[in-house]
Amino acid sequence: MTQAALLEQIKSKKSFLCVGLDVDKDRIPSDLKNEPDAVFTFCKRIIEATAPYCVAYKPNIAFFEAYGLEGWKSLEKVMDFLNCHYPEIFTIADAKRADIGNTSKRYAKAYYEQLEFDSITIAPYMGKDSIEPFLEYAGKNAILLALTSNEGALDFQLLQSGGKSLFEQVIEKSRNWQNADRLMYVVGATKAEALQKIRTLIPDSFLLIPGVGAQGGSLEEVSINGLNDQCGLLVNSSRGIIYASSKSDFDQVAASVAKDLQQRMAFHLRQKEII
Ligand code: NUP
Repeated sequence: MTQAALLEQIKSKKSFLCVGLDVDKDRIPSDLKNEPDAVFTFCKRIIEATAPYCVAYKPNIAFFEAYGLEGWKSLEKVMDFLNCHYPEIFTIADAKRADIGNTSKRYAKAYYEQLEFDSITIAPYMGKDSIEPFLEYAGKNAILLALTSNEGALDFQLLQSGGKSLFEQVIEKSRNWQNADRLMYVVGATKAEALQKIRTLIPDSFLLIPGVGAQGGSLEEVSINGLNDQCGLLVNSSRGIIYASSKSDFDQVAASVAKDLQQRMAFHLRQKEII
């Protein structure tokens, strides 16, 4: 999916919400546990209930890998379900890949061609040749970790050299890579104070912002500091939505949390005159 198509959807749904599918069997309602594929059924019900309020879904691959072959099959079914019933919705493989170029090519094939994701998260540590294979596909986007939401972001990403943090150098350098217009960037909602500075470096890029909900990031702070005149944001919440209720009404409660976030997003989109 192109970024232009994503923006159209943001405008029509008045939302820049991404729902994270981080499915832990220990946290899904007990009445689903006897289903033949409980992980898929849980995701399907979450998707059916929340689709009117969000523009993206982000399965985190760890939560599927953790169940071995069975987990991969669930992931494939989730992707088939999304691409068949909600082709307009943007999909993100939160896999944080990147390796030597020859290997990155295979990761790109796996996530873009085999599983048919629109995008994948990637780590910058191995540099240009590890990233460019993810940028070779028209209509696909790679989302580069810039400033992450966790405490450990301080260990490396904020290290200073030549008056710049490492994450700023990552962003600047990445702009020179082939097909850099297909790059988006991860910035944690817990680091919202850095967004104004980041916008001076990449005013037009889409940012994926995880960390609203369970990690305590503020949608308001993120929106005020991070929105550009083409929206330019996808704000993710995973646990805060999918586990809002542990009972059989989990999908309806997830929908009401998603709707509340969507309405707050619509306010910010109107403030910026995007809708
Ligand atoms: O910086 C990051 N922070 C983060 O939480 C980059 C990420 N990709 N994530 C992911 O976003 C994390 O692995 C999880 O899948 C999701 C946040 O989940 P939650 O805190 O909303 O439950």
